[in-house]
Amino acid sequence: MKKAPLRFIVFLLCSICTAAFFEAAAAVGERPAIGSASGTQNHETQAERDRRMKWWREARFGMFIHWGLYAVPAGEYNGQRSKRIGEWIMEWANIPRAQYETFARQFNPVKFNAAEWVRIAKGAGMKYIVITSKHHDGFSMNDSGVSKYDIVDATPYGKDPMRALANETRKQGLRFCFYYSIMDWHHPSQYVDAPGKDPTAGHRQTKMHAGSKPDYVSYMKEQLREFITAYRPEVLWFDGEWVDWWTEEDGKDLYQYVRNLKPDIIVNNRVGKGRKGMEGLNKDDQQYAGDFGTPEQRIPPAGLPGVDWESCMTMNDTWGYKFYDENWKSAETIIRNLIDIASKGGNYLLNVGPTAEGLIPQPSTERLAEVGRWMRLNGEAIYGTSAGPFATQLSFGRATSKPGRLYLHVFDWPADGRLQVPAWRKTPKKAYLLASPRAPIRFTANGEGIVLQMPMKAPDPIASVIVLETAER
Ligand code: H79
Repeated sequence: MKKAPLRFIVFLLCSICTAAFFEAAAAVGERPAIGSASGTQNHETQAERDRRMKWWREARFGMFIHWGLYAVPAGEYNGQRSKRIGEWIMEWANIPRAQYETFARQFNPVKFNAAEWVRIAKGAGMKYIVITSKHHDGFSMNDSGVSKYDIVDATPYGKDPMRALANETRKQGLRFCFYYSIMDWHHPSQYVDAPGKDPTAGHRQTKMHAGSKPDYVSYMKEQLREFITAYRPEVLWFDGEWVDWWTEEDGKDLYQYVRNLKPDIIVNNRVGKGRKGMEGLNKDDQQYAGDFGTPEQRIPPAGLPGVDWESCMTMNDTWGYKFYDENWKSAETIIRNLIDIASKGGNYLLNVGPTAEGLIPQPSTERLAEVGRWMRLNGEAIYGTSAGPFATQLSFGRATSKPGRLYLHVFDWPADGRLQVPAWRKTPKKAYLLASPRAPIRFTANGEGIVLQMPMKAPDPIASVIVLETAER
């Protein structure tokens, strides 16, 4: 009751003077309760929601791990390869359930080392890990009481790697989170209805047998209850929600269910039907279930004030391991993507696809080590920042902000050392390179904003960060 007037004022401010409010909100690190993948749910106040989302908003950078039975064929089945993503091999190679199940007997990740995986993530500057507990293929990567189709019961490995990973993740100070697919190509409730397709293979239009949905929803809820109580994941990252038998009501019910099991859990928007395809942000015709938007393999063209979102992306062209996919992004692209996303107020969930032996591929670890080198020097300009204040994208790079600070991430260093920065709401008091805080950079005001007189050579060819100290408000 007491909070209602406050929310009303926020709403009024949002609708009357949106732009000014966003700027003020960004400057003090707040987010108004509007926008598609945002808004209060579960009867919590905006302040309660802000508290729940706090660590996630500050983290900015996480590791996605796609690991499951699909790592065994590793993108090739009976000599057939594909340009398509590795974890979808059951669909694109038309593999019947009984055949796909045999991969379990070959899944023995003896080289899996939880401490090493977390060290790789932490070394890159990542603050959380989201791992596939169950992907579309229906195979559980932890011991499930309601299914024998899991790593403990169906593989020669016979151990639960999620337990070790959850423990290590926490021990090294990161947050442990689970991915879970609603669509399930293995569960008997579902089948494929497509010409030429084995009805027990995978398909993006996976159907539900008439009358089977209640059973399947109970199965999902029981698995999720096990996962949540045993591992206490801090985010639930749903996927596979686009099937025609899953409704927004189902999504709202499932959202409520997992929040009741762990009230501070954070849930993505794929729990319900809100998302606009791969763009990932919500439609705005109604309030949808979920706490954040999920652009997939893309970065929104502009920041989205008041909306929590996370871009998930691969480092090559697959999520699950494919031994012949060598189309790796450069460390420069990855670092600039991280900056681009932070400059628009989002999180970056960067994927690795470990092998069936349990190793993160070396091209991934090499790139993550380079990201880590950049983050150790420049992390201050990423963690806990909000979007930059500029309405149009800077020609030379990107900007992030914190109370009292604006960070310029310079991608294209000016040949003459003069960097023109457009005017924004504040006047800087002091400028210096984040890497050398004791060497001030001189600047003068001109008609367009300020001009910084920089060293002639870029200190970092990927992105050099300049700090502009301003008044806090
Ligand atoms: O787990 C990884 C992929 O296996 C999974 N999501 C990432 C994180 C993924 N599932 N599907 N896809 C990627 C591509 C499928 C897109 C489509 Fe649709 C599904 C096209 C039509 C149905 C969803 C609904 C996207 C557009 C409309």
